[in-house]
Formats: sequence, C-alpha cells, structure tokens
Amino acid sequence: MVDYVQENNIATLWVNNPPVNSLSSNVRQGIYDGIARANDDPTVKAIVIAGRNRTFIAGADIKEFSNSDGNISVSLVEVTDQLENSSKPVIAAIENFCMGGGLEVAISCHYRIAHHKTRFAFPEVNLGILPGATGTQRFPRLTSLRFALDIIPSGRVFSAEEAFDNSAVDKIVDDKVYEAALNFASTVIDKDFNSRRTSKRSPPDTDLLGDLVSKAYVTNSKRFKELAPKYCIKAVAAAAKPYDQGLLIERDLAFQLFTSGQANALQYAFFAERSTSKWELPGGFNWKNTNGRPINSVAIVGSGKMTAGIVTCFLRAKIRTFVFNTTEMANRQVFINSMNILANDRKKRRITAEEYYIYLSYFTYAKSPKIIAKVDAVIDDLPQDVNIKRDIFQKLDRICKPSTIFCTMEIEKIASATKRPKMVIGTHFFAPANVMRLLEVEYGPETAPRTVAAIMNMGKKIRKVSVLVSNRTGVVANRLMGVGTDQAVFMLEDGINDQRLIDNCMEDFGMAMGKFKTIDIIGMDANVDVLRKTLNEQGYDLDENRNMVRKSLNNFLHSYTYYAFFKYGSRRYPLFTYELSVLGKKGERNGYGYYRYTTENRQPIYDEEIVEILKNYRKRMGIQTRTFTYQEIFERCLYSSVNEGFKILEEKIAHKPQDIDVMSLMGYGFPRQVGGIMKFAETTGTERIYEAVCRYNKLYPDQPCWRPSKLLERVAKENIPMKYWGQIANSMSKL
Ligand code: T1G
Repeated sequence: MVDYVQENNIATLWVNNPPVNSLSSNVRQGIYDGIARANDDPTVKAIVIAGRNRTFIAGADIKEFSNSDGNISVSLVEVTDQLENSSKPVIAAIENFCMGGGLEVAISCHYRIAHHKTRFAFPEVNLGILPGATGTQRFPRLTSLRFALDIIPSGRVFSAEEAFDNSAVDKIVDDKVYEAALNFASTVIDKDFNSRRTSKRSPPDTDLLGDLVSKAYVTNSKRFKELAPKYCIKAVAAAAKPYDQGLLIERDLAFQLFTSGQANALQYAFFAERSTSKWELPGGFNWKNTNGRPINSVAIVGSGKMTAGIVTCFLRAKIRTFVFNTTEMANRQVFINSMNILANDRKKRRITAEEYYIYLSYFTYAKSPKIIAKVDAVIDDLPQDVNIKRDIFQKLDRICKPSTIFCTMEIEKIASATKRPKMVIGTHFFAPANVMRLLEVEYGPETAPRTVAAIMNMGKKIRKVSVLVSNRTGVVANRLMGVGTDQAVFMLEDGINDQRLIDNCMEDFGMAMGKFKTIDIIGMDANVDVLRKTLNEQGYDLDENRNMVRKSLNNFLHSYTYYAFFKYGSRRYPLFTYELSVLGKKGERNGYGYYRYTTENRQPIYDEEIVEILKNYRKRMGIQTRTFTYQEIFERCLYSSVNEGFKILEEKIAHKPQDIDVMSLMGYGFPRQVGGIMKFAETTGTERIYEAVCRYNKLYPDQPCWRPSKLLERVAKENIPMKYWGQIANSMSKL
C-alpha cells in the first residue's frame, strides 16, 4: 500500500492504492511508519511523498466510514502531525487528484510541487462532513482565510495555477512531477525549514475575519438545508484562534457532522451515483461481460426545446455531432442556441476560449439524410407523432450503416418500423440537458446487450449519470415522482387554497423545488402530455373528448359531463392542471402557470387568480372542500413516490434501489442529504410507510398509486434491510 524506496539520501513513500490512492487504514499506517523510518535513518536527508497510478491521493477511503474492516491503525490526524513534525523535510509530489485527506496530507508536508493539470479540492462538504484531519486549521494558515472560506464550504475544484497563486503549492511543473520533487528535495537538504511547518503559522488576513465569514454565509446560503456548509464556515473561522483551540473546534464540529444522518445519506448518494454504471440485464449480460462499439459520431434528428442542450453535451465530449432538420433555418437555430450555451460556459469560466472553438468545430449541419449515413448513433428529437417518427426512421434504416444505433423514446414502435430492432434503444435526457446530469437509458424487448453497453459507455463519455431501466410506459423518473405531483394537485382541488402551502412543505423537506413550481418549469403542456398518454392507455382520448364537448356545448369548461367522464371512471386524474392549460397557462414559459412570472424576474409570484379558478372548478366538480394537516401533505407527496419506487423495483423496471434514488436525486432535485427516495424509505421505516399507504388506499380507492406494492409489504412486514431489496424484487418473479 505504501512502498518505501531510498535513492541516495532521499527516501520516497509511494502511495499505491488503486484506483485513486484513497487513504485506507493500511495507507495511513504506511505513511506514518515510513516517516518514522526515514527520520530514524541517518542516511536519509529528505523525504518525498508521491502517488503511484499517476495520481496523488483523492482523500480518505469513504467505504471505511460505514464499513470498518476492524483494522485499527493510526488516524489521519496522527499522520498529518507526523508529517509536519518530521525532522527531515518532506516534499509532496502532486499530480492528477489531490483531494480531501490527500490535500490535508499535502499541506502538512513542508513543500509542494504540483503538475499543472492537478485537480485540488476539499470535497468533504459534499459528503456531509468537513476536512477534519486538521484541514480547516492548516489550509487557511498556508493560504488565507479568504481562500479557505471560498474552497472548503463550497467543495469546489481548483487548479494548480490557483493553488500556486494562493500559496498552496510552491512550484508547478508541466511534466515529470516526481523527478522535479526529487530535484527540489536535493536543494533543501540541510536547510532550516522550521518556518514551513504550517500549524505554526497564522492566517495572513485574520483582521478581515468578520467580513469574510459574512460573505461566506451569503455565498453558501442556498445549501444551508445541509449542515456541512455552515459547519465548514464555523471551523475555518476558528483558524483565527490559536492552533490548538481551533483544532478542538474542528474536532467537535467534525464529530457532530459525522454522526448526523445527513453524512450517512450523502455518502450513500456518492456510491449510489457510481453504482449506476454497473448495469445488469435479466439474461446475465452486464457491464463487465459486454462490450459495445464506441460512439464517436451522432446525429440529432429533429429539433425542439432541448436540442441545443443535448447537442452541447456531445460537443463538450468532442463527439462529431450532426444536426439534421429538413429546413436550414431549424439547423441554424440549433447552432445558434448551442453556441449561446457554450458562450455562457466560457463567460462563467467553465471552459476556456480555446475549448469554446474546439467544441464548436465538432458541430455539423446535415441538410440531407445521406450525410448522416455513417454516424454511430442517431438520436430522435422529432415531434411526438409516432407516424412521423416511424416514417423517418424507416428511411434512416435504409440509409444508415448497419451498426448505427437508433435512440428514441418510442422503442417498440421504431424497432418494428426498422430491420434493426436490436439496435434500437431509449435515451431520455432531462431539461436543460446541458445542465442535468441524469440520462435514463431504456432497453426494449429486442434491444441487444451490445447496444446497451455502447449507449451506457456513451453516457459516461458525455459525463452523464446513466441509469438503465427496462422500457414500459414513459419516463421512469417521471412516473416515480409524478404520483406525488398528482397528489399535490388533488389536495389543491380538494381544499387547499394556496399552492405555496404544498410547495413550502416540500421545500422545507429539502426538495430543490415545490411540486407546483416544478409543473411550471416543466411546462403545462408537458404535464398534460403525460395525462393524455395515460388516458390513451385507458382507452380515452383527451382531445377527442374535448372537441366533442366543445362542439356540443360550445364552452366545454362549463361541462359537468366532461369532468364527470373522468372523475367517475375507476380512476381520478389531475384535471386541474389540464384546466389551467386550456386557459392558456403554459407555466414559466409564458409567464402564467400555478404561479406568475415576469420577463425581468423568473421567480414565481403568488397568483390569486388560481383560487378563483379553483372555486369555479370545485363547483363544477361538486367537490366538498376540507382541511389538510401538514402531515397529510407530507405523506401524500412523498409516500406515494416511495410506493411507486417499490413497484418499479418489483416490476423489474429498475434493477436496484440505488438506481431509483439516483433518478430522484438527479432528475427531480430530491434532497441529497436524504440520500434519495428509497433511502428516505429506509430511514423513515418501511413499516410506517406501508401502514400509511394502506390507510390512503382505503381512503382514496380512485387513486391507484395507493395500491400497496407487494415488495413494500414484504419488506415492511419482515423488516428487511435495504441492501436486500433488489434481490428480493428479483426473486419475487418466481413466486
Ligand atoms: N474512497 C473510496 N473509493 C473512492 C474514493 C474514495 N475517496 N474516491 C473514488 N473512489 C472510487 C469510486 O467509488 C470508483 O469506484 C472509483 O474510485 C473511481 O471513481 C479526513 C474524511 C477522485 C474526482 O470526496 O470525487 O478525505 O465505482 O468513478 O470520475 O478530511 O472519485 O470504480 O468501484 O468517481 O475519475 C474526500 C471522492 C474523502 C473524493 C475521481 N475525497 N472521489 O473521479 O472516477 S473524505 C473525496 C471523487 C476525507 C478527510 C475526509 C472522484 C474523483 P468504482 P470515479 P472519476
């Protein structure tokens, strides 16, 4: 784990713990023992600490937090003290990742040489903790309180150049960092380096503490539903005190965070996100045993609201991207929109000017389908008309090379229109596609495992978190969270007069956005499309019915029959959203939805008109209003989604609870500090949720989302831990 190598009078400690050299117990012990050995050896004059696997150290081993192997070794605090107290100078040779505990190790050394491409960060805040191995105390002493208050509470990655500018590293090299560190070591041998012991310094800007702390509170306030950002600020501020006092405060705060449920949930989310790439198909094919052809070129066919966002994902990954529309104007518009997205990235310094031009050079217009004949994948962005889609894909099937994969949301309908059903797969991007990291990949009954492998790899290349699901009806993430949204609409219809009440309840829980704000952002039309599709599956045609009623009664909004048709069927539908859409409210897009929006300010404004519309609606529907408790709002919005999550598992649409959690976190702004909708179920207790689901099922028989999932029932009754839920779901098919 740590190799000790001596060359002339310099000892090197090589950290070797692939893939990212995390500081597991053996590594900590290895560094500690290595420093002791070098200090005891009179022939050693200087020590270099470096990482094998072309990386320095990416931090503590997160797996050990919840799963100690019982191997008692030294703590990271003892390691960092041992480094700083070394009687011989220690030089860190830093490259690739220098993060968390790795950065704490580096700043405890006496000198730091870094490769210019090194990525530095204190990402602890994203795991619900703080740099608790002296990082909050040493880092501001080495750099400044200003820089530490920027870096530690945000967890943002910073470059070697920024590190150098803020005195966090002493030298940057373009190549051969280890050799540079060895050379540097030979220049400091036998020189006094006492002033290089970080803990003995003071931050250079303690006089500015008050202002800096206030600024940090303002900058990070959006994340204050999580404890860690606030605690990080408090801990860094303590660096203005004498080192020993500051350290005690760091330890106390670190302990409080470590034992909070949030840290556990955030660490769970870290691994859940990474577990989605380990996909499996029912026939035993999986990410390990199946190869897919690399996707080096794509064609986006059609254009809509999301096209430019999708296009920029491919451009940023340097994948040749053809945009195919029948009119030149549509193609040009996609180019302009993509250019604007990249220009904004450049303005915000997410990309350099050079990258901006390189990325744009991967964009190509395709005026004729022949130009896209050789692409590796075609992505469907055509209008939602299945006949148009089938027609175009039939033509593409004749033109494209046999290995071209077709990505569409209408897998079965497109597969049957082509001679390549094995090459047809679903890809669902979430809006805005250039920002949202979730990609839902859906396989159909005929999709080949190699097609799945190719598209899952493509997802990784375009930096998406791809979740593989089996194709049923519509987008799985929408189904999961949509049931809770329907509940919100029903409660509004049934007596809540203020949409903010429900939205506040969800936002207090930590959701990025309340239910009605989400409807407005997604757009009324998109919400009504889901309703239209659901009704179609039940054999109803929403628009046909609307036209019929319009013809016969002139103003269908006043038709009791119209609503009664749906209401007194076997199932209740969230028709109030439909009513608003018919009244011309399109959501945030046109400034009118459940809230109002102005062109200057896209923040939702409470709209009293909704209450008036509601009153009329209730009258027509014959709804007797009633009051709701906060608990009922909370339970109906969230427990309905939990029950749906269990159904998605039991129907084998998703493979494991982690996949469902990632969909809720990355597609719907579920609070990361709760871990995801399934993790929330585990923390709340499945028994409690099952009891509530059964209760609502009795109360609302016209809402099928309350039929209890069989898997939830079993898990609740037998008190089965989450790690077995996926296995149990799989075994249930055999029952
Ligand atoms: N511990 C354990 N496993 C880790 C790990 C870690 N710190 N970092 C990565 N992995 C695994 C990951 O699960 C995956 O495994 C593989 O490595 C590649 O990761 C006291 C307590 C370094 C930027 O938070 O941000 O130090 O899925 O797919 O995209 O203050 O990993 O292949 O089996 O993400 O190239 C602070 C977390 C810890 C860094 C690389 N450190 N890691 O990204 O690869 S807390 C972190 C990352 C701490 C001290 C405290 C990223 C990365 P598998 P990957 P990548």
